[in-house]
Amino acid sequence: MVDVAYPDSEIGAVITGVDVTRMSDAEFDVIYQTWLKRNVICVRGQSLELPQFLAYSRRFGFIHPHPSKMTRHPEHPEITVLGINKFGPDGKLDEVIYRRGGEGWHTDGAYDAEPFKATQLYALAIPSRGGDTLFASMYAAYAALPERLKQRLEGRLGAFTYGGRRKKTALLNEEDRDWKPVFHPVVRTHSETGRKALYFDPGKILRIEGLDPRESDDLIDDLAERMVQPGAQYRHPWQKGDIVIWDNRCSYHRAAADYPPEEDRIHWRVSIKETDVAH
Ligand SMILES: O=C(O)CCC(=O)C(=O)O
Ligand SMILES: [Fe+2]
Repeated sequence: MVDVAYPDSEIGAVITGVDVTRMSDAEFDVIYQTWLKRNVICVRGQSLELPQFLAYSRRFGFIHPHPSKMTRHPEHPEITVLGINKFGPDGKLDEVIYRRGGEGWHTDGAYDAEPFKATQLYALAIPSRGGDTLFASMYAAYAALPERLKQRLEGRLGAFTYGGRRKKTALLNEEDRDWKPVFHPVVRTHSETGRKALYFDPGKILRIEGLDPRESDDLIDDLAERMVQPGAQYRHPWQKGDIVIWDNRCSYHRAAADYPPEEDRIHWRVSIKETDVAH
């Protein structure tokens, strides 16, 4: 029987008592509805082969290979492997690999015309301490905006690229570093729940359309301070065998990036979209 435990927060849930390789549609429905309601969920205690992880991930949508080709699984490009090749030939820690996702609060895939619906990670190896992933609700960020700011943002578009204003593209091959901006409403309505969210990513946004550059930068700084709200956060302490999926339409996340670098922290990762768009 699917068992759901809720942390003391608006978001997050930990699910046990299910084997994702052999569950019924009714059990999957509990998982999916819990996910929609809670923005991020963990399904604990799974023992998966790679094709099983892919098959389970496809129940949520269409898997889309990540633009970082150098971190794709060599035989399965739709899988990204996090935390491998952490040390260079000189034995030095590669900070870009180690700190991946740890630079700040963000949402995945805002650089695409159709941003990622979800990101799903499966934990293969977990360090003895540290290495949590932190989440925060975009719904709560929107709800907490002062009324004047809600009005100022209504109908406004943000321009986004992979590396944003700082052009952070170290995980991409040379030939993949040129990005054309795409545009998303900063107040974005979730396609399934119908709820309004503050759709924002300080590391990927270039500007807010229709404002002068100074005004746009100031507003971006202001919004960056409003992403995380008390009571609407979840911090996930990983166990081996955890599958965690977050909804990029209504949550921000960041990696704590604080574990002993000499220890392994390895995940399979997929990006999931709502439609089967070309890539
Ligand atoms: O490794 C993590 O905890 C999360 C990394 C991240 O931001 C991502 O996979 O999108
Ligand atoms: Fe991320």
